[in-house]
Amino acid sequence: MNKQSPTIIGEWADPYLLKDGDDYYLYPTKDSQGWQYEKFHVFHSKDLVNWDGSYLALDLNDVGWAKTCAWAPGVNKYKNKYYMYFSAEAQIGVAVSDSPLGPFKDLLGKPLLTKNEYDCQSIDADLFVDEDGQPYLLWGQGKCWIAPLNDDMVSFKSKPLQLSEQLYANRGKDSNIFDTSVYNEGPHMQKINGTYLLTWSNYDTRDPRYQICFATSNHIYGPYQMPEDNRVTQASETYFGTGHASMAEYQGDWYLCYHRLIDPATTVLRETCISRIEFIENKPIVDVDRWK
Ligand code: FUB
Repeated sequence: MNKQSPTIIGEWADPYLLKDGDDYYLYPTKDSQGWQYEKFHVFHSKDLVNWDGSYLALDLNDVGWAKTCAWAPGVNKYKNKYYMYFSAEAQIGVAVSDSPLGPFKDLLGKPLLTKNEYDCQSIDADLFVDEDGQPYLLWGQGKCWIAPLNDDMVSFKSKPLQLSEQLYANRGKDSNIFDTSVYNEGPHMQKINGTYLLTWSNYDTRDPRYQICFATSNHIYGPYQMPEDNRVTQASETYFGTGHASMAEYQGDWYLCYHRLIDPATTVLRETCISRIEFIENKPIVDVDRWK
């Protein structure tokens, strides 16, 4: 078997993969014991294999309202600027840059989403820009929220809608082993061939069973459908705790960028990988042992 090495060397988690023209940018969390780290970094690649960086994207020392727990950024391009929605001390902020490599600058001087606002942990932001140009913010641990953003990128056009409620409601009554494939954290939205594909992670990131699940819809607000087995990744004999993913297209194929536990027997630290997504009967499936 073709065991795969991590995509970038070191302890990096929550990878957010952005395709911008022919270039790819990777925005991870720098993993550390206790997750107390204060900077966001970015890597760059042309082929998803060879990466340069890391480059400093944002330093919480330049942000007035949080000093630590720099987690899980979500970055996308909107009207020729790059917006980073980042978690810091369990609140979500917005930073902007003219370049995907940064430096990003805090836009609001305060969090966009405060601690436990909307009855969930305010972490794990995802910025999705639809084909019609409308940007949406998704976020949350414990609950998944979505809201359309105004042009200023720091206010909502309408009230946030809770997507995770639908995901729970849609579980079949007879679900058994996959009951736990409902939402925990790390939402990510893509539109592929006209279908909205929502992915997230279940369990806890320190749990070797942590894995990526999916649901699809013809409308951004749902209803979202999922098959009985809606796992995109699952632990292999070698790799565990594969979660917190994002996706990008490369040469006609889609790739999933996610983290895995380095060694669940000894540590909860994580490393970043990329694997090709196979669409089997419209289900996105990833073999975590392989890159292609
Ligand atoms: O890296 C810190 C947290 O762990 C993230 O915000 C969660 O998604 C989980 O991966």
